[in-house]
Amino acid sequence: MTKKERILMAMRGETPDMMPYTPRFDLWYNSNSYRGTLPKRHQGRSHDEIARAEGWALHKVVPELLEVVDPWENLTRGIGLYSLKENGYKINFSPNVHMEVRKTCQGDEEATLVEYHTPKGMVSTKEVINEEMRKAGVSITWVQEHGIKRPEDYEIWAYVFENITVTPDYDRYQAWQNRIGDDGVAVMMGSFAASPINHIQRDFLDATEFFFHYNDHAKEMHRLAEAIGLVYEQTLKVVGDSPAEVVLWGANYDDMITYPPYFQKELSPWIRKASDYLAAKGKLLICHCDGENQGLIDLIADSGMHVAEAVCCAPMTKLPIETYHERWCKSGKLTIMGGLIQSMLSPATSSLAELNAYLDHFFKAVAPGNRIILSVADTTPPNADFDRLAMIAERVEKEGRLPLEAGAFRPLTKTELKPAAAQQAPEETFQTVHADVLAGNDAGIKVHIQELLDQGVNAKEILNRGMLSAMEVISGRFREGSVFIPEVLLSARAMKEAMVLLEPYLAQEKRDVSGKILLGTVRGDLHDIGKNMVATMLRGVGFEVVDLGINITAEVFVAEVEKQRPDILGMSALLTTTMPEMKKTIDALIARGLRDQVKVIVGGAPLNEKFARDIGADGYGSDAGAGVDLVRKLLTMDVGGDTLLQSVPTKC
Ligand code: B1M
Repeated sequence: MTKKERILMAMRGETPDMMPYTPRFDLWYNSNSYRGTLPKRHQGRSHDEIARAEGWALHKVVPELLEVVDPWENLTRGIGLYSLKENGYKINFSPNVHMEVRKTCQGDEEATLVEYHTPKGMVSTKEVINEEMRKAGVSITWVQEHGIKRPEDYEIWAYVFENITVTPDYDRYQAWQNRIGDDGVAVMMGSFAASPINHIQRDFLDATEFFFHYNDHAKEMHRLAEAIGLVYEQTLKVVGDSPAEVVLWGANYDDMITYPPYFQKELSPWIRKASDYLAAKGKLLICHCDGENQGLIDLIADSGMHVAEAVCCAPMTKLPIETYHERWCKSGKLTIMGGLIQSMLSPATSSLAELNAYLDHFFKAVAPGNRIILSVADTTPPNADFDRLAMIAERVEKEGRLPLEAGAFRPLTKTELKPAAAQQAPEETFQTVHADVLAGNDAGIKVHIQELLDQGVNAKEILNRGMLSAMEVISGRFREGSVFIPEVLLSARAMKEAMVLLEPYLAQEKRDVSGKILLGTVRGDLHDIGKNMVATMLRGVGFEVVDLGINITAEVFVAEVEKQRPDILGMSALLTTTMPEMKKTIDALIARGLRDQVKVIVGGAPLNEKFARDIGADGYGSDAGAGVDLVRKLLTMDVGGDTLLQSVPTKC
């Protein structure tokens, strides 16, 4: 049986002879070949040559964006449209849409500004990439200026999309499919987004702004979604008629950013539509499900997708592999590709013994082993011990014959639910503003606050008993999972609007909590959704926030601390490989003699309290609400880091 046949059988829910093993290591390869640090035996080899030399199946699910031959081809990346060998289709713009491109270089940063001139007006995007990002193996440029800057832009983009035609481009795809041959499945790229609204979310707006627009400009957004839908319909038809066996349709779902009710309303219908259409054409639909899936597990099972790829399980995320296996594979609903979490591949994050224990558990938990394709979720990190991939291959060879024997495995410890934050019942006077914050009513709150101020109610009381108490309720609900990110952001925005009115009164009364917070995502890390949420919530409760952005070096953090003199420096990191940057920054603060002048807090999904304590931070925030609590506590209490680290709730 060839590697390709094995993978396809597992994807279809049939039982191949062996569990397929398709380690994804593009990030590791890109980074190590760029830095000249490939292992000796693989020097001079391409990514695929290495996989073949090791005897592994090729992982060909997510497009290889670094392998784009002509960089001018993907100028439309800023609006989520690609021209890749994986596509099998071409995007053709109307002659009425004239594109103007400017490429600039500043230091080691290359920027591409693309303007789209249309009869309805001009819209633009700007993307960047720099040396640090290349060293980290990053394969996708960073969109610095999104396509939608004002509500009027929706109509212009709708014109652009309404006039796009999608035509087949099978030759280039087929040449790639032939190169892969029997060593893997050449997954055709349908779309990175699952649906038109998800497309707008991913590509047209910053993540936080998206939620505001989704609430405030629903009509305009749905107008653009309709136009994007026309492109999706055409794409589906072209990929449906293509020579591909499997099509990628959607990526990066996460129960915070594509939270359950939103997933159900905006993503599921399109996944269902695409999977039904493709199934009728004898094809399978695969989604890149690398996020936190706890809240989405059943929605994904029932969405119609056939394969969930890059499935990242506990201990890196909340759900253990046995839960995935039970709900997705045993129920016959879909196949898992993934399961091998990347934290098990680096000596920095786990020992060999831990990796072996993880695999012992894995093989037992997924027995009898059909509907499982063992693969790295999401990809092998640059600092991985490459030999571990080979060691896993040996274990699959020895133990991966199907059906696997189910042992009496010990399920991983269940995560414990955290109690909700205590609700503080507001007095009647504050009911209106309290309700406004809860509902995110940014217009109403100003009227109600003015009424209270006119009645002579004390501004600090309004803030504390009306507004902050409501924010606390929202934070508690967010933690327990009964409200989602948009509600939190809308409440934070209502707080911010209200603060404008309260600020002059609070200044007279000399507020006891105020402060300046400097925030940034560390060097090599582009994830900013969580950091932006923290910034929005801090601003919402009245703190001054200076957001330095993403990819911030220790030197820049230190220089900005020196210049801006913040009370607190907050750093965010989402990659295990970029977490050490936090310690570097703290060490640099010490070296510069600034450490005792600023408190340092850290946050981001892979962090925990212990890590924060070990690097010498003053606190760790498990989510945006905890981040705000932490800042408040640090500014009002004179406590040591340890005490504080224990007092702030942690992620489950
Ligand atoms: Co990436 N990514 N990603 N990604 N991505 C993760 C983080 C990953 C866990 C996916 C996986 O493997 N399953 C994995 C990291 C593994 C690891 O090292 N631990 C990963 C990877 C590998 C990558 C790339 C390397 C992929 C590639 O190129 N092959 C690449 C890296 C680029 C780079 O940074 N150099 C990459 C790229 C991307 C996208 C661009 C596609 C996109 C980012 C878009 C953006 O940020 N603008 C993306 C996304 C969306 C994710 C997932 C799916 C979701 C992250 C997110 O936004 N969550 C993520 C999966 C996951 O986390 N399980 C994943 C929602 C957000 C609200 O939560 O950021 O945790 P979070 O923030 C929370 C708290 O942590 C806390 O409050 C927030 C709100 O509650 N918090 C703080 C955060 N910062 C804080 C600071 C504080 C206090 C609290 O005080 C200062």
